[in-house]
Amino acid sequence: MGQHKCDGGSPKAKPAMKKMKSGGGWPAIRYTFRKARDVGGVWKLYKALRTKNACKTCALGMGGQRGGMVNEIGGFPEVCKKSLQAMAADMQGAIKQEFWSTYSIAQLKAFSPYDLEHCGRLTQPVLYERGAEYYRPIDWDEAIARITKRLKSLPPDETFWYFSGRSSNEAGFLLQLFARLYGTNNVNNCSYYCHQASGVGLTSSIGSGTATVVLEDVEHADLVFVIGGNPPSNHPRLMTTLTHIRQRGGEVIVINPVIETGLVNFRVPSNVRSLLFGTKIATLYVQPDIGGDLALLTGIAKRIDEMGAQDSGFLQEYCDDSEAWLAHIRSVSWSEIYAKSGVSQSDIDAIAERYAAAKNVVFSWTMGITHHVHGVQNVQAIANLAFMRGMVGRPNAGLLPIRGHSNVQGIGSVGVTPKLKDTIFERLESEYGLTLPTTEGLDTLGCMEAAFEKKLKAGFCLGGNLFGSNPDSVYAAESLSRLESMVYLSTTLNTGHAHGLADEAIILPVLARDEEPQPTTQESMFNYVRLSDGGPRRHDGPRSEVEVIAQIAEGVLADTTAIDWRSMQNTGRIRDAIAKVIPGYDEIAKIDKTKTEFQLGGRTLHKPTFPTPSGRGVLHRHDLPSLRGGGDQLRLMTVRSEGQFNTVVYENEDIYRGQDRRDVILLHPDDIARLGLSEDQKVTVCSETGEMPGIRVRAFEEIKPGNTLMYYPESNVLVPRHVDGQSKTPAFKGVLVTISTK
Ligand SMILES: Nc1nc2c(c(=O)[nH]1)N[C@H]1C(S)=C(S)[C@@H](COP(=O)(O)OP(=O)(O)OC[C@H]3O[C@@H](n4cnc5c(=O)[nH]c(N)nc54)[C@H](O)[C@@H]3O)O[C@H]1N2
Ligand SMILES: Nc1nc2c(c(=O)[nH]1)N[C@H]1C(S)=C(S)[C@@H](COP(=O)(O)OP(=O)(O)OC[C@H]3O[C@@H](n4cnc5c(=O)[nH]c(N)nc54)[C@H](O)[C@@H]3O)O[C@H]1N2
Ligand SMILES: [Mo]
Repeated sequence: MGQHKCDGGSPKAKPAMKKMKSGGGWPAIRYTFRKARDVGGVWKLYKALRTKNACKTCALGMGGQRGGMVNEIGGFPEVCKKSLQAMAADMQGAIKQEFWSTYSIAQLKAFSPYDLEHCGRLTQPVLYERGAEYYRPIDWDEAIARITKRLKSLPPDETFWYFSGRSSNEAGFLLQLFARLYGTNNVNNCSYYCHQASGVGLTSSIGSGTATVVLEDVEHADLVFVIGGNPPSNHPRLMTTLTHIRQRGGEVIVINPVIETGLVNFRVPSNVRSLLFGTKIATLYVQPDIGGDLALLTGIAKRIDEMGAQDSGFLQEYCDDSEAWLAHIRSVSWSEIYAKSGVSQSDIDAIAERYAAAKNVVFSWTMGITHHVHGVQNVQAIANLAFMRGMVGRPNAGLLPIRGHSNVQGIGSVGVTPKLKDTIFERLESEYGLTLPTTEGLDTLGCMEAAFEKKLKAGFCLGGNLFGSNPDSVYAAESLSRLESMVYLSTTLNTGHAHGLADEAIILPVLARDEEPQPTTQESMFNYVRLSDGGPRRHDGPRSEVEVIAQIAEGVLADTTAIDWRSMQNTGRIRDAIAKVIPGYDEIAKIDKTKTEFQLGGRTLHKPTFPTPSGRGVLHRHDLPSLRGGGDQLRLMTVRSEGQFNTVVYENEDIYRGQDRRDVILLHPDDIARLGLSEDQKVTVCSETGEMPGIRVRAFEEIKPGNTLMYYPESNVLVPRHVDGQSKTPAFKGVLVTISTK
C-alpha cells in the first residue's frame, strides 16, 4: 500500500489542465454561446431562459414572475452556467424509438452519466421485465394499468416513495397525499442525502428548519461565513451577493479544506468591472481537515468567550442553557481543538477577531457541514456561534443553509417527509375528513436497507436518481434489484434507469417545469414562493407530473377514498388544498390570479423569539469527534465538479480545479510524495466498502494534506452507509480510503 514506488500506469508528471485563476468570467460567457449553438441559437435559449418560470437548478431562487434571470430583489441579469445547462438539457431532441431496440440494458449499464444525459429527452413510457435484454416502449394506458394493478396487489407498507427536489409543490403534495391515503408513510425526499442535518439541527436550536434570513439581509451583512460549500460552481448567483459585500468593504470568511478558485477570485459576468478585473471574495480562508468543523466552531466560540466578545445580554435573555454551554466550551482544551480541527491557533484567533468586530453576520453552509456522521452537531455548533453574539433573530444577520435542488425546500414544506408535521396531519384529517396512516415511515437510506432485506416490494420515484445518489452503489443496485417493481417519472435517462432495476421497471416521461400546461409553484431557500407559468411542450409524449400522479391515484384509490382524484389534475385545486393545510402557505390559493409571489409567514426570524417549545434559542453541547485517518489512510470528500448537476454530468472537465477528466483522485503534492506516488499514475482507491481501479493521481495543492477529493456519483462505490444518527444523512464527505498501486 502507498509506500511502494509506482509499478505501473504512466508515472510521467503532466499538468492536468490549465488551472483557472478566477471563477466565472469569460469561460462562463463562452460556454453560454456554445450551449446556445447546441440548442438552436442564442435567441432561442435566451427566450427559454426569460420565460416566467422558476430556475431549474439550485434553490437560491431565480425567475418566476419577475421573469427568468431575475433574483428575489430584482437583480438582473443573473445568468449562470447551470441554468443554461439545465435548460439546454430539456431542449434536447427526443430519444428515438430505435434507441430502445439498439441499446441493451447491458450497454446502458456501461454508459457514463454523461452519455445517458446526452441520449435526449424521454418521450415514451418504456418497460423492462426481468430477463429481458432491452427496455421496450409501451403505450401510456398499458403503463398506467400495470402500475395500478401492482399497487393494488401490494400491502402499502411494502412500498416506498422517493421525491427529488426538482418537481413542483403541486406534484409533491399530490403524490405524498396519494401515498398516505394508499396507506404508507414511507415517503421521503432527496433532502435525506442533502440538508436533512440542517433541518434537524436548526429545529433543535431555533425551532425552525429553514433560513432565518431573506436575500436582502445577506446583502446588508458585513461578514458572511461560507462553510463547507463551493458556491462558484454550485450556487453561482450567491457569488454576486458575495461580491457586493466585498465591494462595500465587508468580509467573507471561507472555511473549507479545499481552496476553491472561485471563492478566492470571481468574475461576475453581469458586472463589467468584476468581469474584467475579477472580484476578490475571501478575506480570510481557513482550511480545516475534513470533518474538523465541529472542533473549529467550538474553538471560535471558546476564543470569543476568552475575548469577552459575546453578547451576554442576548444569551441570558433569549437562550436556554447558556451558562452550562459556556462552562462546557471553557472545559474543552485548546490542544483538543487544534488536534481535532486541524486548524492553528492563529487561524482560530483571526476568525474570532473578525467575528467579534462585525456588526451583521450571516452564517451560510452546505454539504461540507451536513455530509458527516456529526452533521446535526455541526449545524448546532454554527447556531451556537450565532447565538453567542446575537446574530440570529434580527434583520441583516442570521442562519442560511444554502439549499440544493430548486424546489427541495418546497417539497419538504408540502409534506414530503415520513412524518407529517402535526398541524398538516390534523388539518388534512379535519378539513378533508381523511384518515391517515400513523405508522413510522422510513427515511431514504432506511428504504434502501428495507428493500435489501426484501421487506419492501415496490418503489415509486418522482424524479431524481435514487440509485446514483446513494452511498455504496453496489449495495444500492442490489437492493433495488430485489424489488418487484420500480416506477420512475423522469425527463432524461440516468444511471438509475440502468442499474436500479427491479423485476419490472417502468419509466414514465414527464414534462419539465417550463413545459407544464398549467402554472406550478416552487419555494426558494429564502422561503420565497414563486409561480412558474409553464409553457409550450417541446415534445409530444411526456405528460404533466400531476396528470400522471392523479391518474394513477384514481386507478388505485377511486373506490376507497372520497377524493375526486381526476379534479386533482388541476394544479389550482391542489393549491387550494395546500393553502388550507400547509402552514404559511395561505397566499398560494390565489397566486395564479394575483401573480403575487410571497415570503412564507413564520420563517424569517427578524426578532429573537424562537419557535422552540420555550420560545428561546437552545445551545447544544458536543463532544468533539477525533479526526479520522492518518498514515496511509486519507480522508476522502466526494464532491461535485464544475460541470455537473448531481448525478447528471454535463461536461467531463472541472475547469476550476484544473481537471480534464473525472476518474481522478486529487491529492496534495506532499501526500503524493509521502505515499511514493506520482502524478497521473493509475491506482486503486480502496475503502471499507469498495474499490475503484484505474484512478489517476492528480496533484492538487489547494487541498489540505491528509485529505483527498473525488467526484460524486462515480465515487459512491467507495462511500459506506454510515449515517448521522439524528438526521440519517450519509457521511458522503467522511470516507476513509487507502491507495493501492497493485
Ligand atoms: N452546478 C451545480 N449546482 C448545484 C448542484 C450540482 O451538482 N451542480 N447540486 C445542488 C445540490 S442538490 C446541492 S446539495 C448543492 C451542493 O453544493 P455544495 O455543498 O457546494 O457541493 P459539494 O460539491 O458537495 O461541495 C462541498 C464543498 O464542501 C467542501 N468540504 C468537503 N468536506 C468538508 C468538510 O469536512 N468541512 C468543510 N468545511 N468543507 C468541506 C468541499 O471542499 C466543497 O467545496 O448544490 C446545488 N447546486
Ligand atoms: N457521494 C455523494 N453522494 C451524494 C452527494 C454527494 O455530495 N456525494 N450529494 C447528495 C445530494 S446533496 C443529493 S440532493 C442527491 C441527489 O439526488 P437526486 O435528486 O435523486 O438526483 P439528481 O441527480 O438531481 O436527479 C437527476 C434526474 O432527475 C430527473 N429530472 C430532472 N428534471 C426533472 C423534472 O422536472 N421532473 C422529474 N420528474 N424528473 C426530473 C432527470 O431524469 C435526472 O436524470 O445525491 C446525494 N448523493
Ligand atoms: Mo442536495
